Formats: sequence, structure tokens, C-alpha cells
Amino acid sequence: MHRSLRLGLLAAAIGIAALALAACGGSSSSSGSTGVADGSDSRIPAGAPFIDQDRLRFIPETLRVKVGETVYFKNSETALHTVNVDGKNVSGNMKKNDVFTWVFQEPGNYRITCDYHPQMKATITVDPS
Ligand SMILES: [Cu+2]
Repeated sequence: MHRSLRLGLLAAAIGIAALALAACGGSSSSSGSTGVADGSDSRIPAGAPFIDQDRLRFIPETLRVKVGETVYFKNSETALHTVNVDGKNVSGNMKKNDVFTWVFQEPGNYRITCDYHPQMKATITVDPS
């Protein structure tokens, strides 16, 4: 009697854990698993559109936002980076742990590049709000 109750509780706990994992997997795959801030940096709200500068790359290299949304960029490594929007340096030099924000005012596809690393490329698609 006691044993079967315990087994039942265990099965329920496993079921809940499986549901939680499934929910996690679903939300991360729909957001591309990156591109959304996880809240680990208090300056960047969890859920905000986010591009990391790391390993000499923009991560992710594609991002979709709406007009008026704040996009967060963070330099997570020691190399200096910049955020250039359609070829224009809008951030200035970003050192390690610097955070830069940008709000796109018009729909369209924007090229994101870095002054120092030609291989750093991303595209941000801005949809009407
Ligand atoms: Cu760079």
C-alpha cells in the first residue's frame, strides 16, 4: 500500500518533469534556441531580442524583431567589436561585457557587421509592429 503510493508519486513527478522538459524544448526551438535573452545579465531583460558577440561571430546570425523593439547586443569576449547597421558603425567600440541597444524604426532587412572582423555578419529582419 505504502509502496504503491510512493511509486505513484514518483510516476507523477517524472510525468511533470517530462512535461517541463517538453515545454522548454518547444519554446527554445521556436525562438531558434538563441536570439532571446535568458535573463542572466541583469541589464538585458529575459525574453528580449539578443545578439551575442562571441567567438568572433554574431550569435545568432539571423534575428527577427518588430519595429520599435529594443535589440540588445553584448560583447562576451576580449576582442573589440562594433555593431554596424547597413555599414554604419552605430555602437562605437565595444569592450568585453559592454551592452549596446538599438531600436529599428522601419521594417526591412538590416545587415549587421563589425568594423574589425569581416567574418562577423548577421541579418536582422524587422517586421511592422
Ligand atoms: Cu568584431
